[in-house]
Amino acid sequence: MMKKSLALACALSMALGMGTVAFASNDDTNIAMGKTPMASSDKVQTTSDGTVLSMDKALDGNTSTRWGIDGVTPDENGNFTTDVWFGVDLGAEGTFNKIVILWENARPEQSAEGYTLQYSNDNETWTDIDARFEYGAEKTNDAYYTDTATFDSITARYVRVNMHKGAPLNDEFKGNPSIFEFEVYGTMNGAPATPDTDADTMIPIALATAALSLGTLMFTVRRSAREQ
Ligand SMILES: [Ca+2]
Repeated sequence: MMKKSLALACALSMALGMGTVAFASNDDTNIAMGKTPMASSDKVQTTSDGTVLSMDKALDGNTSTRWGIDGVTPDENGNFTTDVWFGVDLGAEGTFNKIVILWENARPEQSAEGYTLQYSNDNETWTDIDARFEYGAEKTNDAYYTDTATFDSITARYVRVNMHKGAPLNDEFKGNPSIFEFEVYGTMNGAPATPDTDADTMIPIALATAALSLGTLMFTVRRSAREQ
């Protein structure tokens, strides 16, 4: 009896082990999309056609919709006189190494003085990200600038862009920064990411293998029991 129980446990472990599903990691996933937006102020602009530039529109994956803060006033040198930041609560820790921001014309200066990227694990203490920037030129067809920042992998729940100085090229756009998309690229920790195509095909194969192993095991145990 003891011998049969031990054999069953071993075989079950083997069967379950073979049924483990492998999820591929994907660092090209925008883990900010659809997550909870955060900003220094919930005051937002409304365009002349009545469109409300709410915070969620910078995390909706749509490059035609945007967030636009209201009530931001730069001084004569373009420095913002109040805290101006936009960020995302990922809902859990993520590990990421790239941030892409699609700015509208109203944006901070594209420089270290213009804005800083930051992360936090408690939404209170923020740490600057030591990033390498590629500042994008204006896209004339839909008027956004794509800035790309890459850096060594960081694990955190909260990520934001802290803005200091308005656009220097045109005073008209110095105030009230606006973002089409705030993208954070990496993987979420603790929960499996959405399986890619290869993982989708692996699942039934792995489970079928496990089922076959379990079937063989049951047959062996029953036969063994009858023979004793
Ligand atoms: Ca958008």
